[in-house]
Amino acid sequence: MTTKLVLVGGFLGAGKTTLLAKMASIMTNEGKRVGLITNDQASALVDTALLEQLSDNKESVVEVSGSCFCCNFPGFKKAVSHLKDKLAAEIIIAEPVGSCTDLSATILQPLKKYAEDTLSIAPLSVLVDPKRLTNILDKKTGDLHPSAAYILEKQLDEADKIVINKTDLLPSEALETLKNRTIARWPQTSVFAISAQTGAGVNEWMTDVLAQQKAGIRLAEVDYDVYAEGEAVLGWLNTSLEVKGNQIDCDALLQSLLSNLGNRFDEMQAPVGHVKALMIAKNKVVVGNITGKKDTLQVRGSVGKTDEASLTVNARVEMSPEELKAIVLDEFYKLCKDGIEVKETALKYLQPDRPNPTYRFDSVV
Ligand SMILES: Nc1nc2c(ncn2[C@@H]2O[C@H](COP(=O)(O)OP(=O)(O)OP(=O)(O)O)[C@@H](O)[C@H]2O)c(=O)[nH]1
Ligand SMILES: [Mg+2]
Repeated sequence: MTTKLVLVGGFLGAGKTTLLAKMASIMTNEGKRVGLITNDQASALVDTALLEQLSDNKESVVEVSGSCFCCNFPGFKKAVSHLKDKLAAEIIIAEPVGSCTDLSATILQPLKKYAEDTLSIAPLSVLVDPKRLTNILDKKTGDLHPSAAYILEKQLDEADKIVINKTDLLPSEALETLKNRTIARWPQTSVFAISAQTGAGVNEWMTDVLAQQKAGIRLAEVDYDVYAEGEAVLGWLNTSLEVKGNQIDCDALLQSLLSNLGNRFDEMQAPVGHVKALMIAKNKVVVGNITGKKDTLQVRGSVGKTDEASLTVNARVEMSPEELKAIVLDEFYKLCKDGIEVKETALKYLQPDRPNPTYRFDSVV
């Protein structure tokens, strides 16, 4: 059986996980077996926990952590094989790390060469936030470090499909202008406009990527020195904590934590790639994200009050990992003064290494 493999790339916070969840829900309702693959430089992932929580079957979510797909191609292949063998997945949707680019050369071409008999590879979709896309079109870096903005631009250069997300935040005229500017800048690439959150345009994009056979039709020219710098300027923190107490208001705790972190990063003028936090208790979930300045904070779901819960925080912010860890834990412990007992179950903070892909093809297969 050939399984359809759909890669959804795009910068940190563009909405990849939201789209994975939406697509999985649509396909599952149509009776399809869907597998999902998450990816990060370290374990304890908000994305994995969230997708597991939203899925009927936790086995349908596999995490490749410790390295990105491109630098651990065997790990990525293993995750794909696992979902094919154990779940008999008909469709696998995979989300690479948001600070990765050059996926056509390092993932798509090797897949086409080594796995074409067992996988039907869908075009590479690159999701993009409208504000960040506008900055690239205006030749501005916005709040990103120039080398991080370079990564975002390279993602768009190599895309088979550019997918403008979060269209619910744009008036229709502004969206039309943005779409036309995008088409003018990348005339060879098809451009979609969707809202992963409301579902608008998602079916149209999905029908297209599931029907098309041509994947990885171009390579971008990527300067690995700039790419490495763009990743290295971000501190990376993944932590999981268990909290115990008397009727802890988890929704308020998560909201205050993210709000205080947002204030702190804004005061320091520290650009946020993505800060996400998730609390789970009694099979309920509350999740919140900051994808830029504090005013991007969004919180969804609800856990309510409970005596025990788990909290996972993943933060990617422009500062040293040590400083990022100190700030996140400081803000968290400040909120836990009143009789909340805390146990750290995972804590990893790092500066991403220079990308060193398993394969890097210099021509299209
Ligand atoms: N308004 C709006 N918000 C969205 C949409 N899609 C995603 N978001 C929000 O954007 C934030 C980031 O979404 P994620 O799906 O976690 O982004 P991601 O690309 O997976 O981020 P990383 O895993 O860090 O690279 C969350 O607050 C989402 O709710 C959308 O269509 N509209
Ligand atoms: Mg994600």
